[in-house]
Amino acid sequence: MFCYQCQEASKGTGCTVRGVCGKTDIVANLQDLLIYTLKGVALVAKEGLEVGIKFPEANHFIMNGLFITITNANFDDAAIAAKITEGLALRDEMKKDLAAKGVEFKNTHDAATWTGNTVASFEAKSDAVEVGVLATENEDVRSLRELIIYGVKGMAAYAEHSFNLGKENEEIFEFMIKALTATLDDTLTVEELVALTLETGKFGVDVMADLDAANTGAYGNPEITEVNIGTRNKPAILISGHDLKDLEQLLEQTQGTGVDVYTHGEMLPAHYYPAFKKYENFVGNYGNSWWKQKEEFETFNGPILFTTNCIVPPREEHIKRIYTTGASGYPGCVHIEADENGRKDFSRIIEQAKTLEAPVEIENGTIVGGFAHEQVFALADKVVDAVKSGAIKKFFVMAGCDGRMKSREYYTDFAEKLPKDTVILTAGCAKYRYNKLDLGDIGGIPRVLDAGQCNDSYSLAVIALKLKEVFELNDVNDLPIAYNIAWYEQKAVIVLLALLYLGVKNIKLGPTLPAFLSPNVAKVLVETFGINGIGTVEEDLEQFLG
Ligand code: FSO
Ligand code: SF4
Repeated sequence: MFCYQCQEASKGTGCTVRGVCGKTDIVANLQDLLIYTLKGVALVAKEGLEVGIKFPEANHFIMNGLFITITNANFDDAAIAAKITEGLALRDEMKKDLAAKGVEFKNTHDAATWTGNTVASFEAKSDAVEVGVLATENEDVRSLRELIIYGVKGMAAYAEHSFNLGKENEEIFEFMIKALTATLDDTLTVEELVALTLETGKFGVDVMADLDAANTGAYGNPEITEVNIGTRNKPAILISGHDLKDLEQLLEQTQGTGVDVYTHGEMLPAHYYPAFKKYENFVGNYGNSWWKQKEEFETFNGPILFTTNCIVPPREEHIKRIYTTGASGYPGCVHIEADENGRKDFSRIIEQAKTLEAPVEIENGTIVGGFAHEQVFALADKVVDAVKSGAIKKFFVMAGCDGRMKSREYYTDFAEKLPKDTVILTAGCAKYRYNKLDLGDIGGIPRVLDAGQCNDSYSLAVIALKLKEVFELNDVNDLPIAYNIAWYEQKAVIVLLALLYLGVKNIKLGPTLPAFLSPNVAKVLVETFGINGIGTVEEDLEQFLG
């Protein structure tokens, strides 16, 4: 195996024996082979698009396959192997379809022609050099290809959440096909790959806008909300991940059962949506960000439903009360599939919850969030006045991810040491590093404004663009907004590429720069966009404020 797609890549270069995330070499290789299979499907789909033939099934397959390979989403080798089998069959069916329509598929790339039908044959194939990341010898080309692939993985995750809410965007699917096939094209120059990277960012903006429209269309605009972080004395289910449709179904099915529902990690922002407030059993948020789940699942007592990443390989005794759905999966955990109408039957989780103890309270009180674009626009006068009067000197966008590395204490420290006339704009699980600190408010505006999940970084961009308009500026970089972003996995990659596409410069990215950036590619990002790594809190504050 060789994997360097996330921030925790071993030794800052890549995992080669077993993932720091807990992924085995077999799962890592099968994930690479799944990506390779998707590239084969994309080659056929591209040929079809060139003559006006569309394959909606391929679009959905590619989207879901990419999502499955995101860090901490799916550790289930059997599920990944089944997906590869399905992909090969789909690819060959598509070829037949083209042939039946008089289109001869001539591409002889191995990704479009290889076959296999047993797990053993997949394991052998996945070990082959041509399949993995290291198949590309030139490290700059490899770096750009992988940057594009990781961006597209993040894009796929957001596209799937939209899709689950009945929204799909053909242009996004066509871009995924273009990007996947481009990574097999040896004729593309480094310059062309750089351009494709920026184009990935453009579609990143689009996919986040789509998801924003899907979420707010279905559940209303997030509004200022105090979320309970304590517990009450009833059996309960903990729901984690990012999929709001899954949450809605769980809430519907738990009505009148005596079973409560709590959110974990990235599901916290669900509380900000008006539509979920009507459920009396939607009690609050339990615990912190993803990497603390082992301890928190112990005291939660009830069953846990993962709708997406981030899964941490669980303790053996927790496996029987952990369920997965959508792109997520873990060997031994029950996976709940949707029926043809997208309905998921969560009754067995509810039945199990009834037999288990209520959660142990690990903290109490409330946290405040819900500052997505519409809520911030409603406060616009107040915010603009505070900036004009000097009460707010600067905003710090501290969106992104949390992770287990000790170096991430930087973000708590940074938040604590920020001057009192600054406001943090956050989204994603990065917030857990400072959302329970008592940082106060500025004239009633809290000093930490949480827009929502990582995809709601889109809201932060919309807010920035609105402020640019209000202050009549030509350049978004002239606003008193600084960017100190924490990344972990590939959704953060698409968020970053989206910000670059929107013209945001001088982003600080930490706690370490991606292992997949070769020195030359990193140089392009530094020189073109001013991207830089973090230093000490003191140095960075001086740089931002000095
Ligand atoms: Fe976090 Fe995990 Fe939302 Fe990621 S829970 S790290 S960027 O999956 O997706 O922010
Ligand atoms: Fe390593 Fe991250 Fe890849 Fe897991 S996802 S194997 S931790 S680089």
